[in-house]
Amino acid sequence: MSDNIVDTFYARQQAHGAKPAIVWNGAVVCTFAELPDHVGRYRAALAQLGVTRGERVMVKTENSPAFVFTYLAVLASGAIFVPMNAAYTAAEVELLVEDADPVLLIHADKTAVPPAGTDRTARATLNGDGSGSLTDLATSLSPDLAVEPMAANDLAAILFTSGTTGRPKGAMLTHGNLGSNVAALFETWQFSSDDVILHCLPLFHAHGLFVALHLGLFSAATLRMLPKFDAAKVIAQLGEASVFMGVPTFYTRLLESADFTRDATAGIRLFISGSAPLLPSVFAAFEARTGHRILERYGMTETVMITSNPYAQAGRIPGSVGYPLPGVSVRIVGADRSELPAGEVGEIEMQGPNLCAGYWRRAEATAESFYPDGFFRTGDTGFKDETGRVTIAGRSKDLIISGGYNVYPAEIEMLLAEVPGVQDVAVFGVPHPDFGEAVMAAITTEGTAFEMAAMDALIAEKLARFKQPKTVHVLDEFPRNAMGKILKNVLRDTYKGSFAK
Ligand code: MCA
Ligand code: AMP
Repeated sequence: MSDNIVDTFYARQQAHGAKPAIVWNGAVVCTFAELPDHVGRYRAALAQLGVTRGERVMVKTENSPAFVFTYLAVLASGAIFVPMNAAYTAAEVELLVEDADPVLLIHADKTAVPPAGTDRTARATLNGDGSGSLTDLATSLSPDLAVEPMAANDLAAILFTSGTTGRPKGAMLTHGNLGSNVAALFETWQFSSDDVILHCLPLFHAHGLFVALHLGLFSAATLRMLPKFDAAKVIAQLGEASVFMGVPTFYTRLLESADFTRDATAGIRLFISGSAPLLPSVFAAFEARTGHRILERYGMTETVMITSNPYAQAGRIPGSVGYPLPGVSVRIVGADRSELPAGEVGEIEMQGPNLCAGYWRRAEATAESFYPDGFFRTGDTGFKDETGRVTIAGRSKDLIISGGYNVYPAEIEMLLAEVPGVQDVAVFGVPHPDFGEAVMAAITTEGTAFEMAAMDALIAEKLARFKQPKTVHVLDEFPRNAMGKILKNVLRDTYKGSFAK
């Protein structure tokens, strides 16, 4: 058996063939014994479309069982899976296609993508209901059950995250990264084949793909999947599941429903939260309502999961992200990179078998964050206590996390600065009761050319809705420091009550 993670999944599922692997909207799609057949048909279709070992396959579509089959088929082919947010505009997709240079782009029929024929990339369609040219081709072919042998350091996926410059960077994740991380989570969170995971996270991000989906496939635990998060549908299915994981917005939305009760959650052994800070007030309200203490963990696209609170209920402490996972090291360092004593806030660095192989075709960006000694700069700040427990204090990178989606101010600032008449721009996050943080913009103008309608039109054309500023404030002047730098903390403070309940 090679280090291809698909081989690992299949080997671990072998003794559980009769068990449902995927349940979609309440109906069984396939058992673990049937899964390789589905994957094999998509693998045969990919081969016909020119996909070979080492090539990139980009995917822009909503969750569906076919998404899962396609993902596993890409990995089984030895190719590299490159997902993207289904909400991206054509302009956002174009940038990523240019960078990843894929042999195939799989997208929904009615979604924004650049016109075909401008690059070497073939196209196939796959919709949220599983229909499309890819599925048509897959169902017409016999399954190709072979799994390409891969080494631990061969690439499995590239996931784009942005950076301080606003240009997306593709984190290169290897089969070894993914295999080591899911094994560590399996152990830490005490998974077994008796589990049923209620999965409603988007599959195009690390949380939904490498945490929720992988844990099901690795544990031979049934994945009860929903197309997306919907509080009423989640509550209706909680009785059929044993584990639920989500971003903090999922938990605040569940708590808003009167149907979310102690009884409704009685069969769940573990609620997990991550991707953004879980407010201690939400942790407390959740415990008061259900009796469950949410287990918070911390991760990044580049590293998958880094730390987790302990499994034991009493060990799950609000506001803390817990201890490094088995095999992972975390250091808190000062400006000179020397390790700080317990209690002192510094930059969080990590090292481990889960750390990705760098940024795709971006040697400079890789050198900035990946140190020769093996440690990686997370761009988060925090401290450890005497026992090594980690608490996140903030971020040294300029990043807004809205509903678990990352929004990079630099990307939006560059776009807004293109609007005629705009002089200066600042994009920043303010507290939001549903999304945790909301995107806000402030501008100053010069001359008479500025028109808000032109700005609105550009935003609508170029930015996915979750990145769009909820408000653009037009200021007479910006608060600045002595060096002339815009003081975003002052802006955050000025507008912090904008969404107060
Ligand atoms: C949707 N909208 C948003 C967001 N999502 N606006 C800001 N932030 C968002 N996250 C927009 C919609 O386009 C819509 O705009 C309006 O907000 C309300 O839509 P609504 O129907 O309420 O939204 P939704 O479709 O229910 O989506 C909310 C959501 C979703 C379910 C919370 O954002 C979600 O699934 N988030 C999970 C993200 C995630 O998985 N992150 C993991 C990243 P309009 O009304 O104007 O049309 S991986 C990661 O971070 C690392 C590895 C880690 O540690 O996990
Ligand atoms: P991404 O680029 O989507 O992988 O986002 C990773 C970032 O999300 C991290 O660097 C943190 O800033 C943030 N993050 C993830 N989990 C948590 C958490 N439990 N608490 C606070 N921030 C988190």
